[in-house]
Amino acid sequence: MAEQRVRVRGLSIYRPIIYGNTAVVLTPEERKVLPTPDHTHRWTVAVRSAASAPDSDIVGGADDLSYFIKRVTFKLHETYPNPTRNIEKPPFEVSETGWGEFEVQIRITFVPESGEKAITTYHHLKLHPWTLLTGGESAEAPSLETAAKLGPVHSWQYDEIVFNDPFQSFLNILTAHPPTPLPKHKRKPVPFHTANPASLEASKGGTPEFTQEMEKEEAERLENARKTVIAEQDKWRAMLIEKEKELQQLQRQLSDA
Ligand code: SLL
Repeated sequence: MAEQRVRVRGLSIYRPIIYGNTAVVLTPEERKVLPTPDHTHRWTVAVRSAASAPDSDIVGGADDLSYFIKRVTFKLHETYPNPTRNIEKPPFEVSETGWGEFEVQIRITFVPESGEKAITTYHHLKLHPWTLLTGGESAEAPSLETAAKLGPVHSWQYDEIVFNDPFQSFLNILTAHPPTPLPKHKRKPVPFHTANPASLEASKGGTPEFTQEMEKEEAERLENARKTVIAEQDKWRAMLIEKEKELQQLQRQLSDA
């Protein structure tokens, strides 16, 4: 129906997602049966709902996102056969083995009803556990044996896909699929995505998950960054006004001379 293509102006609606990867060290036995003996890790890169299913050992993924995501394209390193992997149905993920870290391009295409353009983001595929940072210097990555003992490496980024002025029909689809709320407080390790000593603990303690606390912290970080930008803008604007005054004065002096 034509009115379904009407945009709901002034309305924003978002869906929380995570993207990132999990990696484990292959056992010597596993490596023996691989056609590629130089591969050291098995990894999965994925786009998932932010909330984790209860008692699941999967990071995120409580909700099936295919009501608004049509396809996720993962562009792997060119050393992989057919590096462009189109995933047309959930789970939106790619599992592979390999030996090296690289940047994965992730392109999310929305369902046609959305009328939204695809979005692209990047994830640094992480295979090696974070190492403790001492005095600004980073230590060597631990050996494969140590890494195997530490357990799976998790590197996940929380994000919110915001739809502004959505089509009425798309809004109906979205509201019919409310996202599973994140747990209020920390029950499990946190899925650190930046170099942080605590993440060594995180990788030992089981499957991490995102919480509302982390969501709030992220919002606070964004808000602080926004304030810093505004303060900088104000500072430079004042500077500009000052310089323009100076310029005018000089020009006046010049024309008076
Ligand atoms: C590096 N810039 O040098 C990165 C490249 C490539 C990763 C990492 C396996 C592919 C294959 C694979 O792990 N590629 O089987 O050839 O660290």
